[in-house]
Amino acid sequence: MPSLYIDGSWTAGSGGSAEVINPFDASVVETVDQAGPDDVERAVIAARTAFDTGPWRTTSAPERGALLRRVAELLVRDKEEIARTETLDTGKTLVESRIDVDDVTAVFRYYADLADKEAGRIVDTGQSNVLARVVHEPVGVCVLITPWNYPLLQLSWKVAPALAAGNTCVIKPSEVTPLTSILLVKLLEEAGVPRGVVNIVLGDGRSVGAPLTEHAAVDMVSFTGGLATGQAIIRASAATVKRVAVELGGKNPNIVFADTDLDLAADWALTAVFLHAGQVCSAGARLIVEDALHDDLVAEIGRRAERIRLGNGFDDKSESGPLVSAAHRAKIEDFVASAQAEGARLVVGGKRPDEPELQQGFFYRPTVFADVRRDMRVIREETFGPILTVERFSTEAEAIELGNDTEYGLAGAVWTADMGRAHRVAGALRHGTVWINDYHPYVPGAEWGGFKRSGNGRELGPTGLAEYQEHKHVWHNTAPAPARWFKG
Ligand code: TXE
Repeated sequence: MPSLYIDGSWTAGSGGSAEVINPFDASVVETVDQAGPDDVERAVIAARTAFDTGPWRTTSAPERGALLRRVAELLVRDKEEIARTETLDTGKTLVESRIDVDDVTAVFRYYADLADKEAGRIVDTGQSNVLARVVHEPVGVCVLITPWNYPLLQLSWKVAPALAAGNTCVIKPSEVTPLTSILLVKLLEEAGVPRGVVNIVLGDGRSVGAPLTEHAAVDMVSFTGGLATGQAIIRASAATVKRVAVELGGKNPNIVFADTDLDLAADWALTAVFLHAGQVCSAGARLIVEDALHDDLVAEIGRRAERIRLGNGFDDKSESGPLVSAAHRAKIEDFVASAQAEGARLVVGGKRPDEPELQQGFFYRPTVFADVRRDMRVIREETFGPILTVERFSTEAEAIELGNDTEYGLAGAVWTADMGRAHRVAGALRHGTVWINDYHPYVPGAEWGGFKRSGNGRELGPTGLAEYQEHKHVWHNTAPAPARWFKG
């Protein structure tokens, strides 16, 4: 079956084909079609036409919500197939993929419910003859560009609110992991999305992503991915002054005070960073530990990290899968080499696994560095892999200072039994999400996004819907009279 969906039809496109690789063993999962320049153009024009002349934008908000609810039902029906495809595509464990599909379903349900709850408001002008309303309208044609770590989840955070608000879209998934995005578009089609409202084009960033971000007929770009790509997209969109929403990763502090139970701290330090092999924008990659607990915690983490079972995502015994690609593993190896060259102490890992059955895939052992300095590259840059660095502090002020000493600002956590301190630190951290005595959880109703170079705008929550809306002021003078400003 052709892999591109443009103007209500599945089509092969003119850009040739590309292999989708299983990170577990480097085998070919599927060969998918690639978009050529003419396909990109057709997809944008289809979305433009559907927005300007189609029924979607004027479909009532409750009807749009009903369609999203149908998508949620279809996700429940196809959960297992979608989860298995996500594991083949990304290498993550099937347990994680199933959680992803549940989360995606919850996001569609959330925006289905919110679709008709955010219609706008009446403004009190102080003038009895004036009715002033602020109404919410869709932005227009939205380009949704997604990464490879949570392909389906990241897409749902964009496409569900975009559709709830009445926009049309062109989806450009990561070339590394396009399969579940194709499945989701099939479900949107089955749920009854009108022709041209949702389009998907496949291909790499240079030949397919960039032209979309430059196109004059596109009103908005929502992007999740790397910092350098986000900066390029912001530059590309400047010429046509598009709305741009970007989420660009993080370098997230996980701050542990010494009054935290050792077992709890070690358990969550590992979960914070090594989930999905560290390929998580909010991964707790910087563990920042109070002096009195530091040495014991480093020893305990090293002991436990050594025992993390890597393997096939379809094997129940696997606790973590591989990295997404050979190129990404090479990047991680480069980070490890630079940390060692700069004098960090390798506690554990720092190598590929020895098991013969893992040699074909892109595996890398969970790695922990202690005795790091904050000017090291491994501390400053997002590694996006299974690398944990451990820093130490002696005062609350120092913990906050370290936690904020990054150009990113996506997420962080604080662990302590002292609730006053927990909330002081949470208040002082310049990050978009702060967990207290927890790590990773999110809900569709709470906003997600970055301070500083982690991005702008917010996904999820009511703000995640507002991102895809124009707020228009309609002023109605019910008793007009001449102004007589000019005496004429
Ligand atoms: O991402 P890219 P890459 C970080 C992480 C990772 C680094 C690079 O640190 O190591 O980024 O990963 C599309 N115009 N994150 O290179 O390139 C591309 O095709 C338009 C953090 O894989 O940012 C894909 O669909 N689009 C992160 C998407 O951008 C372009 C998740 C993301 O790819 C484009 C992933 C261009 N010029 C990586 N160039 C997070 N925030 O969670 C590429 N793309």
